[in-house]
Amino acid sequence: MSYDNNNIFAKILRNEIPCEKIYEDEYVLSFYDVNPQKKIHALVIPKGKYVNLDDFTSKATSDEIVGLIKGINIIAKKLNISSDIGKGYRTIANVSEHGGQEVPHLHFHIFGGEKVGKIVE
Ligand code: DGP
Repeated sequence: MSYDNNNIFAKILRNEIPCEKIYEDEYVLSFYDVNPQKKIHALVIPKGKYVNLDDFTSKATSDEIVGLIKGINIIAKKLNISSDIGKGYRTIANVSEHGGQEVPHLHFHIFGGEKVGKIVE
């Protein structure tokens, strides 16, 4: 699985394109989706070059995997939608063609701030 260094999220990671940043650490960057589908629509991406969840799962280090999963929780807390301080959220990762993935850098969507609705159309 080859990684396209010119995908839009790679450019955001290199600061070549701006984003509305929510959180950043050693493992993840999180920013608001440019085309929000819910009141809150954030994206969380690993800093490493991974095309999708399968690529990540097979190649990422344990620290990167833990960093990404923990990152989702940190960001949900920051947005006040985690289940301990808020009303919850949905996180999804679209994978490749049938999953409807448009940007070929692994990303989790975080939807919240209102009832998210049915899981699939
Ligand atoms: P997906 O279909 O899962 O690959 O979702 C890609 C998402 O990325 C989509 O909801 C729109 C968002 N997106 C695309 N380009 C940009 C961008 O330049 N900036 C931001 N913030 N989001 C983007």
